[in-house]
Amino acid sequence: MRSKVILINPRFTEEVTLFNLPIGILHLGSWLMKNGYEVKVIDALHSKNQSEFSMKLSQELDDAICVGLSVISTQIPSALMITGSVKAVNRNIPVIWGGAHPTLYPEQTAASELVDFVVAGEGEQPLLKILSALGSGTKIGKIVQSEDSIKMDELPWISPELVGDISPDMTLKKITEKTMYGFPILTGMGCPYHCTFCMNSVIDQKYKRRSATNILDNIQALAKNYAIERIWFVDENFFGDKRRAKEFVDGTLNRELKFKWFSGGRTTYFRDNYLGSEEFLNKVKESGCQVMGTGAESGSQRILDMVCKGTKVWDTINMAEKVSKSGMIANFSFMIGLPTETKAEYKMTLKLIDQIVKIDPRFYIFGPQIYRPYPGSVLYNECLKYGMKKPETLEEWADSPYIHFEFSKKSHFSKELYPWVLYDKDLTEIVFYATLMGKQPGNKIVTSILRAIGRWRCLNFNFRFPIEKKVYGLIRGSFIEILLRRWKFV
Ligand code: B12
Ligand code: SF4
Repeated sequence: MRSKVILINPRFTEEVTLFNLPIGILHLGSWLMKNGYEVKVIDALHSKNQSEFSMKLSQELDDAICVGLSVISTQIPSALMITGSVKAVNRNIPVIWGGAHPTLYPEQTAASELVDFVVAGEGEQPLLKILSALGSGTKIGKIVQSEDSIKMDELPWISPELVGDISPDMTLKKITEKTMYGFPILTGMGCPYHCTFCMNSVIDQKYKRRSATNILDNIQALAKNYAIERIWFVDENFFGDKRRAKEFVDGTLNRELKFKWFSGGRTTYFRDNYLGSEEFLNKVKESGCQVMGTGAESGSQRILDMVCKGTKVWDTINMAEKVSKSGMIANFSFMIGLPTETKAEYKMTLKLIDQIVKIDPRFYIFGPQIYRPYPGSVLYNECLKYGMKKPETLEEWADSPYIHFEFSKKSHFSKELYPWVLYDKDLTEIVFYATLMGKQPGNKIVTSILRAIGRWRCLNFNFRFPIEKKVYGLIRGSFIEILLRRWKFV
């Protein structure tokens, strides 16, 4: 009999109405299956309530050899609760934590008595190492650091069988239709750039990617066997390899593959020698690309230079113009509240957002999110100088305001928590109203009113009496919100 591993995606702090698939554990699960293990994936986000989740878990626990949890910081409260429940049923069953939070804080995570193993970085090889140690009874350290990065073409694609586990009453096609951007496909990890705020440069993630042929073969199979028509390239920098991008686009056209796709890349790629070439961009569109996302980060050139982004403010405007002309949609994400950032620089970002949506009102704006420093980065050390104090244990993280959305019912922002922020007045309000300036999915009348309000407030830098934000906070995660925001890009 094959040994069974349970992989779990915990809940997020705020109820989310976005329908998504737990990409990390679906990849790991597919990898374990390839290596001869039986895998059960349980997504707490896809369970109707706590009791349904607990039932699923207890049904599977009996014959499992271990339980793995994928944890980003906002999932810590739920991850702790799940780990506690597993241990309450069988205190001898090993629990492994992996994902972004344990990767950023391996020692702190390992200090918890509830957690038996911590995987830092890519999980494939470390997980096999742990499973083999469990099988043979060999002792290994509590923290297992990823060392050998496996070539992407050698990794299996997400197994449709595992996706079926998540929502057994839906076909893969139906699940994909419900997702925000389409069926998730990871064609690469990391990125060749080193922006100092980004997790990739903090953990020194090696840039690796699948070949165009490998990607096209998978899409062809998904289309043929499961009628998948929308694909979301999860990569942080899908266009990072120019040659591969060209091979992929040509391959899609030559094979006459018909699917819509969503992806992202840097604003500098829209200069004339790459995506900025009208001929190539039209080809990209012809191959099915509908949405291009990017991290524009700031309207201040000084801030872009400070975080080593390697882009110009002009690149953002150029990208907006080029994408608009091509007829595709773009989304731009921003950051705010970085060390040394001034009120005048906030205004530059808000002005840039206004310029973007004037170029094309169909464009989406994400954030600006408040900057959150990751340990080990240059900016993190800068924040420490201002007196930043980070939670010291998993329990402290679970209680900490850092893990909450900027838009949640209660404002979690305070000068004490973000001592490096120079201009802290109205910060969460700025974040809220700036997002409203872009296109919002959902009811057209409601969103256009909110948009006009957002624009007026941001351009006048007037965030007094933020009634709209308060109301939004109250309905967030509710049924009304689901009705108002049917999240789908295209
Ligand atoms: C795609 C993505 C999303 C997607 C989908 C996430 C999903 N459902 O899986 C969406 C857009 C929904 C999203 C949302 C958010 N995200 Co996000 N997201 C990403 C992104 C770009 C890629 C993640 C990914 O799928 N990678 C591919 C898979 C294969 O990698 P992986 O998950 O890391 O898994 C590998 C290892 O970590 C490890 N591993 C993972 N789990 C486990 C479990 C075990 C047991 C083991 C052994 C190993 C292991 O093995 C895996 C394979 O090698 C990352 C950036 C990054 N560099 O990771 C951010 C990232 C994970 N997101 C982040 C954040 C903050 C968020 C949001 C909170 C943002 C926000 N404020 O709204 C939300 C929260 C989610 C929500 N409430 O809906 C942060 C997390 C930081 C942190 N401190 O934890 C990251 C790192 C981005 C960043 N640089 O800040 N996100
Ligand atoms: S270009 Fe994007 S993914 Fe690459 S290091 Fe910078 S922020 Fe991170």
